[in-house]
Amino acid sequence: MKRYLITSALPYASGITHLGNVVGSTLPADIYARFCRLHGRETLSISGSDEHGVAITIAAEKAGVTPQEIIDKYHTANKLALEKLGIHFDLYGRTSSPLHYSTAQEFFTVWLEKGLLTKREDDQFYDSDAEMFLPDRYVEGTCPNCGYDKARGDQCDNCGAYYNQLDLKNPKSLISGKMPVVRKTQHWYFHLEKFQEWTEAYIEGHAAEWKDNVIQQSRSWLKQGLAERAATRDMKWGIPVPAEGAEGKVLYVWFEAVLGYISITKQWSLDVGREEDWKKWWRDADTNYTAFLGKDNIVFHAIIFPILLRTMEQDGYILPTNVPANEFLNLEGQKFSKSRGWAIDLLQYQEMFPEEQHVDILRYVLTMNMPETKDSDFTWRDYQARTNNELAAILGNYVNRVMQFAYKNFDGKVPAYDNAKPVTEHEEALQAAVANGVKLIAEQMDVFRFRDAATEAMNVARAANKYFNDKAPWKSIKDNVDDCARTINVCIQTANTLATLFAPLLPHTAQKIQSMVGSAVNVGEPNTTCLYDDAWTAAGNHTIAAGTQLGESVILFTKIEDDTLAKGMSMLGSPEKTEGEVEKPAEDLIDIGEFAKVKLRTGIVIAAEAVPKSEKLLKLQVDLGTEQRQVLAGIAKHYSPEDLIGKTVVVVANLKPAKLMGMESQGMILAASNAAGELALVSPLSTTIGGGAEVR
Ligand code: B3M
Ligand code: ZN
Repeated sequence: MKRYLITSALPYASGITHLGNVVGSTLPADIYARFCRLHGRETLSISGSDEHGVAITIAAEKAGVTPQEIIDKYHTANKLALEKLGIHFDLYGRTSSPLHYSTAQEFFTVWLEKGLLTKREDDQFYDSDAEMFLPDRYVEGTCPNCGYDKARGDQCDNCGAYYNQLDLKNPKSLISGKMPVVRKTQHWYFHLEKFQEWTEAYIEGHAAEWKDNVIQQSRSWLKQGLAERAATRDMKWGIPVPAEGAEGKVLYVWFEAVLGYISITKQWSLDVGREEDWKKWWRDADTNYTAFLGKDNIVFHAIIFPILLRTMEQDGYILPTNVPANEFLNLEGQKFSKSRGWAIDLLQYQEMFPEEQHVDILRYVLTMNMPETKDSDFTWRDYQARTNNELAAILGNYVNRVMQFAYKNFDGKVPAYDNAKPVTEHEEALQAAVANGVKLIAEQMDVFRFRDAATEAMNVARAANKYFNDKAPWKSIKDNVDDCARTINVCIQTANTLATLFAPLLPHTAQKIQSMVGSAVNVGEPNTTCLYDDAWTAAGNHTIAAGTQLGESVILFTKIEDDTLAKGMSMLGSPEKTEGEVEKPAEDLIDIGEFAKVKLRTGIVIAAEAVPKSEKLLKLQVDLGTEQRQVLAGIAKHYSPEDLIGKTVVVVANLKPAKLMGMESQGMILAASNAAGELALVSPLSTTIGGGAEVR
């Protein structure tokens, strides 16, 4: 019997976790863990605070407090904020715990014994004022690769190049602001290169089922060749190195943080009174282990962590079965930027939107915009649209009208009906949609396609609405009460089904629906003592007995008004300027007369073909009603020629003709594109308006 171990990257306890961290790893981990529990799988979900490294010490210095005070503050705050978002782990632990220290030091001792570490004296930057060696993130200078002048000591944020801090030009200490001197210091270097072949085999062995972004990044790292890497640092804050002559040295955070997944599992074992339990999760081949993370942590989870686990092969440690990294989430089309305040942290959101419905709204909006294969974008307009047009108008509306009808006509009870009568095609259609949803969502969950899973769950809600509309109980109540009773009974059973299907995504909403329809609450919460029945597979069954008293009917979602958007936007600081962008002066506004100069017309695409030797261009023949135009459009990466035949587009009709690849383009068609790289042609919401209509 497989058991499912799920971990989520440990947020640094140096600040409040923000929506980027949530959508990158903690939310997908929670969704998947809830699904696994509902599916009857023995499941353990682990995360916690990463409490060492320069992220902590820099935050402590900035706040004028000790690192311990910083981690105590933010571990507690993040744990609470995540819990309020319904992100519930079996344990949200800490890497400052004694158990973590002993676990990390145990691994280090084994590495020493196995000759995987070499102690070597090396040059390193030293800040004479601060009297300390400088860890990489404390040094800033000019990138040796691209010339970026704010590059940090180990990796350039601009071009991603990795280098030794001594390679930085014009180095500056971020503590004293002065140029550091070079001094000799000893460190223990881990021989990653000894695992080059093993790691290549490990990665290639997962190439078929791991996400492409993880495989590609891992391959490029391996192509550069694994090299020895310092596993220790000269810092006061961190895990002391258990070796001779290592006074003042600590383990490099990335060589111990990932071991936090193990030490927090050990802590969980102690907390539940089964001290040895952690071994069955980490040292038993029957464990299926999924590590959720953001793309900036891929190398540490897909390459370094497996190597560290491999060093303990004598203890039979398992390796990650999957490492489904998400890409980044942009905000209103701009990259997250803490420094410019262009970010939304979880606490800020929860303070700004304390009403409970905003918990599941955020979960849903983040899931529907989850950057699973490419960067995506969070906008408040989308937040409003998804709430009003989907959560409220489809799911909430369905449950509400079923409940209202049952209270008004069946005394708030689940009505009985004559089930000897044959089902109609309406019941058959609904059952098919439910069965398909249960199956499809489970498949999508197991390949970590949570956007598709959420969309499919909403499709089942659409099918339920269709069933209600088609059966028209407001009519049958007058002339066929038994059929009406069947309709409402089926609708209540389906509401219960929807509760299960949405439970991993919207646990609070699911719980409310289950309470309303009188079914046992089960939303996949962490539970260390019992296994769940396979509620998922049973989700389509009609399990609520006729006569059951319904719970109080509550409105699941109220519409989001524009003032909420304004509140949301007020949380943002100044957008990060893209390279070379200048503030657009207010005078770039135009008046209606200037706009009127642009002649926009509808056009029907009557022919379309690829342009030889061009990856981007398509050559279109567009019918503008009174004339035909040839237009060259850079949309080949988004549309195939056959997609466009017969489509209505909008053309700038009075643009001077232009020559492209030797061909004349007599206009331009309008398309929308966003920061996530999506492109969509602009088209009127009509199928009859035809070509040549004036657009204004
Ligand atoms: N704390 C980096 C981050 O917060 C790091 C993850 C550790 S997972 C073991 O993105
Ligand atoms: Zn660079």
